[in-house]
Amino acid sequence: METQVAIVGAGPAGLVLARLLELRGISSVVIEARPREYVEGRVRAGVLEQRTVDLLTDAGVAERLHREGMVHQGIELRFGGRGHRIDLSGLTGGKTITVYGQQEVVKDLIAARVASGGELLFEVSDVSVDVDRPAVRFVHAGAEVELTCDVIAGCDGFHGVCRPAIAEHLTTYEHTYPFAWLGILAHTKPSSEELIYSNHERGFALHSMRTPEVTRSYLQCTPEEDIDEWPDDRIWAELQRRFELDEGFSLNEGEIFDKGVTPMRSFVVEPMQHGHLFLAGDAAHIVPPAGAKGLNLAVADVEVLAAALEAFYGSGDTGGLESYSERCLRRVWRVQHFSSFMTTMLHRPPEQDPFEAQLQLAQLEYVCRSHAAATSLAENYVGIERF
Ligand code: FAS
Ligand code: PHB
Repeated sequence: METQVAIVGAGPAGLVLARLLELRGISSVVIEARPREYVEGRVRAGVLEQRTVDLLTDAGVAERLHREGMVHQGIELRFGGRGHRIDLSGLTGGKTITVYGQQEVVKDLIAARVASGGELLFEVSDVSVDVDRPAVRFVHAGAEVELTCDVIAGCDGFHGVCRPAIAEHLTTYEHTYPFAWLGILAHTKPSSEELIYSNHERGFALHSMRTPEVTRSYLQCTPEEDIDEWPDDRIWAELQRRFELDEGFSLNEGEIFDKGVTPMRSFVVEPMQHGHLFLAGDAAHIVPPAGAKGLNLAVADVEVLAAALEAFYGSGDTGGLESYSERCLRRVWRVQHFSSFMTTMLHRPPEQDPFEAQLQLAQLEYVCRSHAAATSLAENYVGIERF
């Protein structure tokens, strides 16, 4: 097979890139290791920045997002038995976030790709990338395929094959946190209009949602937590404790239909490109989810890559491709810093040092009382425009 851009991975990064290239008349083939149902059923992120919503809208794949997405103007930080609202819109000139499941975004993108007849191959195996040729080799429907191209987009996530293919040319930065998130999906109506981030002496908890009938909640646990030790009633009891308010508050409970433990790490490779291979999304960087940035950062990477490829195919200008890595990494490190800031401000490390605990409380008090500090948090949370 032959194409201009070979895209490895049909997650948000790969599918958004394929859509942006299609709209610019640039051909691509997307290959994905998993079956379509698995990719469309994978529970992950849920918060879209304003600029991600704007990009999906401009790309003509946001009709259902606007119909079913829940637009929020603020979030709540809860600690010391009290809640504090951060007015995201008021502090950012009206910007909002939209709560809409990652799997819904992926479903919309796959439906658009299939409707436009774009190449999207599921259940490929034995994928290998030849960065110099450039080409991608894989097996699909029992046939060995060699896909030659001008550029390979490595959008195959943290556990993919693209980053390892250029590992010797990369510098890795990594930090793991001494905690993880136990996440649930439950059939019950949200217990608040907006997301609640709670720093409780028993640990962090997050109350989020997916629809007016489905909630998504997380609680801090240990990295090696055994999910079998968390029967539903224990999860609800713990969540109730961690969201308690002096004035009284109880969480709506319901049938839990999905639960899992997500480890927490920060990870970045530099550069994000070598030869004809360009890494994007989780293939190049992982952020802890407390800043709700994973999906949004993946989309931001491919927005830069699509513009660079448009300039290259449009006028032979290679400037955008040459500066791709440096431009993306400026946003990556800003987002890494914000995600680490939210993580350390909101989680209780095991055996927390009493002095550190006081510093954490002082930081929480500051972002809730200082206009300047709240504005900084808000602008990072809704998504910083230009870099
Ligand atoms: P993805 O991992 O989404 O997509 C990569 C794709 O490549 C996958 O479909 C994979 O099957 C495919 N692939 C892998 N190897 C391949 C190969 N060899 N050949 C072909 N295809 C291959 N972010 C938040 O903001 N909030 C959250 O709550 C949140 N929860 C998360 C929970 C989990 C368990 C994980 C892992 C991540 C979570 N994230 C969350 C971050 C998440 O949203 C990611 O940032 C986002 O999925 C990144 O998108 P992609 O870079 O497209 O990678
Ligand atoms: C989610 O809804 O899954 C979610 C929301 C906010 C976060 C992380 C996850 O910070």
